[in-house]
Amino acid sequence: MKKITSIFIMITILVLALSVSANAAVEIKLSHSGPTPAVGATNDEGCKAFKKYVEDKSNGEIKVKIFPNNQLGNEREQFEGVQMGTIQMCSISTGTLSTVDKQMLVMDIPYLFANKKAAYSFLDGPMGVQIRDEFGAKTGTVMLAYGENGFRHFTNRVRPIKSPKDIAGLKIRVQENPAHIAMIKSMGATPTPIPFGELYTALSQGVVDGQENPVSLTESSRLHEVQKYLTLDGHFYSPFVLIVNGGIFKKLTPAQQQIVRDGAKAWSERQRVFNTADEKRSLEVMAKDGVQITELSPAELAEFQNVTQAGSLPLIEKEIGKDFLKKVMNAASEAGK
Ligand code: EAX
Repeated sequence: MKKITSIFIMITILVLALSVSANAAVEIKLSHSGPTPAVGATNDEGCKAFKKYVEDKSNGEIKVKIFPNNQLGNEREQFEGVQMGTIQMCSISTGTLSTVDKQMLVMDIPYLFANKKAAYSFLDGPMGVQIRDEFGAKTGTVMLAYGENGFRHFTNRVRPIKSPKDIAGLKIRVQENPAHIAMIKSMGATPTPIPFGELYTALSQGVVDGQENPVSLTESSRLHEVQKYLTLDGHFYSPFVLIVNGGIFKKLTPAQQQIVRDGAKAWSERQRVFNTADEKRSLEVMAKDGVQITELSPAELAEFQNVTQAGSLPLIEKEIGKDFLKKVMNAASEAGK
């Protein structure tokens, strides 16, 4: 009789322990690289949408704490933290990821997307899904979705830029990305990789003359305070990506995994809608603050496309292969139709 009682007690304890562990809150540290000004914080807006979605839908089983503004390191360090599991998730641009998976260089093909419709259709379509799934398999993470940093444009403090020739001789800050470096070099300028968190200081001290980023991020990071000229050349479309540690994701229940996946969709949608609206505001603020904004004619844009692709496609082709590059460019062109 005594034996039955002790077995019964052990089973009860085990069931209780399992039920407690299954319901124990999942604590997610979500790190991102964006600023948090009163207005214009695209990356943070997406992360707040993710937090709200998963905390509401999981009835508090999943708790998200956001660490903005590179608090947990630069983008590369944030990703490494997610790989190790010291950070559960990060929301960063793809710019530094080609050093861990060269296939991410797809995102650094100049003028790959004719417009946002093409970008969204490609990234959310079969090729975009394949690229992020293969990234996850290679790195032990899950790349859940593509959000929006936006089309990237050149700014500088020296002169108006109407042609790639005007960039020659300038020191241009770039992300730690071989294709960006090759592209800037091909225009006769000096590429200088600097983490985003150090960019404002580097520009204000004249360590570099210029940089390239989407207009919303340029304004919300106040970079235009130390840059006189902006050229709307849109040489890359830069997505943010939401990445979770693979082991942590696997430990979630199927229902929790679905909530996280759906939360990533909310993150993506919020960034795309917010950023598109914020671009208009950002341009107005920068113009009012004295930035000289140059819009390019179709012929001038065509020159930028020719020069930037000539400067970076050979390296990208060497890294991802001629056939895959061709497949990607054809799919991106189709996506824009
Ligand atoms: O958070 O480093 C950059 O220029 C990126 O646009 C930045 O990661 C955005």
